[in-house]
Amino acid sequence: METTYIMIKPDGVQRNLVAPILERFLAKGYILRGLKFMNVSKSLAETHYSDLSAKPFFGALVDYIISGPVVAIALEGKDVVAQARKLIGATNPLASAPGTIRGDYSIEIGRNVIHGSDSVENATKELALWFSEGLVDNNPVLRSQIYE
Ligand code: RTP
Repeated sequence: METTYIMIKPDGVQRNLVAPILERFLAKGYILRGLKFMNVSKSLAETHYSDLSAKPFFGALVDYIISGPVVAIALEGKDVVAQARKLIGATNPLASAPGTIRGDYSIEIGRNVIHGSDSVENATKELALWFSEGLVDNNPVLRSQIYE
């Protein structure tokens, strides 16, 4: 079983998309292991996106992520890292398919409402960064209705 890091970015929060976005992941069957509504410090945003620090849009990206509160989410499930990326859709909303979160809820790459870890290795790093206090045990009986 894997766990991934999902973040509803400030635009998603301000546009009241927290509930519809969460609904998609939870209705699919992924299990909540962490959920926090929080402001993001500049240093946390810079660390999270450190791989992109040389990109020309890095400053604007950090300003965007710290522009308002985010919802930090840890989700557990079979193959959840790759599957969540599919549900989220392509980075640029102009390329993301209808039916995906970005395809349905956003227009511009610089306001693409949500983040999802792009590999199991990065998910582990991001979960340690955003949920340094650890994840919550969550073992609902209903799991037997999700997996065979
Ligand atoms: P994320 O990390 O947010 O889930 O996005 P991603 O893996 O799909 O895409 P990545 O290439 O890692 O880019 C991270 C975020 O940077 C912003 N971005 N802006 N202006 C631009 O050309 C540009 N390119 C990327 C987006 O917010 C993207 O999600």
